[in-house]
Amino acid sequence: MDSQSPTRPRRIRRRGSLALISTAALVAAGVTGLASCQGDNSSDGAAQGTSAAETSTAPDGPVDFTMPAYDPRTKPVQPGPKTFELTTTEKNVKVGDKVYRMWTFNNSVPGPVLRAVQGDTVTIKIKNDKSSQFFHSVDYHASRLTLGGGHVQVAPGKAGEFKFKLDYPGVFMYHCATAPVLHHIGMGMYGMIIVQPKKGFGRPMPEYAITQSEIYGSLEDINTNNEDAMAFNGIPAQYLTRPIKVKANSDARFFVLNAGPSEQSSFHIVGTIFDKAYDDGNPFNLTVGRQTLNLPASGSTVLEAKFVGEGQFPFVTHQFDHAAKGAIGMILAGDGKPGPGGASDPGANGHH
Ligand SMILES: [Cu+2]
Repeated sequence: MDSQSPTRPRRIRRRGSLALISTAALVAAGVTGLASCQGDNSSDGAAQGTSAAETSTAPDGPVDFTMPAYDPRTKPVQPGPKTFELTTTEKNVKVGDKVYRMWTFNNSVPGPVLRAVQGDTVTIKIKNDKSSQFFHSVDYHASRLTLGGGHVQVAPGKAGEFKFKLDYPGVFMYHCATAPVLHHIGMGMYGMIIVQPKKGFGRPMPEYAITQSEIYGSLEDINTNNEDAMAFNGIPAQYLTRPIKVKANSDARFFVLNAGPSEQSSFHIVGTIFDKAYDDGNPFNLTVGRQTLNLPASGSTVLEAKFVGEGQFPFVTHQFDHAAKGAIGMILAGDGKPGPGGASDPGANGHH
């Protein structure tokens, strides 16, 4: 295969998706300094137009589709056998206002959030679309199979299947396991499987799944770890324009995965403290009173947080260069404006 063919375009409009990150939101997130740095990047981008053009490889053919907003909501499932069908595709995808060549599971980056219960047997059916140029596969970190299931390599137009039992609860990454794995993850082939403990994760509360990842403009940039943007659930800063809304004085549970492929996440929610955080999503790994969780590439957490009063609670990777590149989102409690029980009520900080 021509190693150049999968490269994605570097038609980088520096005033694109990052410019959409509102200054107000960045101020709320405490990254005003970076907001002004973005301006510097913009001029750098303009100055480097020549070099960007040199490495530019527009995707062949027209844009196949625009990546839709990724709904972060997720809900508990009942125990029992599960079958998950994944179709691998290679598409020209508009993400924000840029077009990338992307390799996907089910035309979604990240792939769909899969959910099952500890002890379930899951059957994975993987189909590689006939329009693909490359083999694809899937490695489940939730499995204890050879290569995580990556021994089933699927040619374009073919299908494969394997099954395994979920021994451990947690939040596990799945990703394409076809060599070079770095490229297949870097092009978009990753997702999350939530494995509920037999007794569940705890009392019911709204639940959200968030996967952090890098977005690259070319294979060369993947190789050199030079990400074009960062994202929660595939689209840079999408939850600034479509915030996650919770009730004032409520709790929420977050399943957070860092898909990488090459960066770490320092996951933090501004304005709250994690009452609980389970390393890798296993309740046995309980920690309390956490501020920032270090998620290595493929690492994860399940966390619970309280939102006191009404107002804005941005979530970021506290590696703020990455937040400025798009790994930032917004949670609005109540009407999103500071209100009763919030900043205007000094007695409402949980000290009852
Ligand atoms: Cu692949």
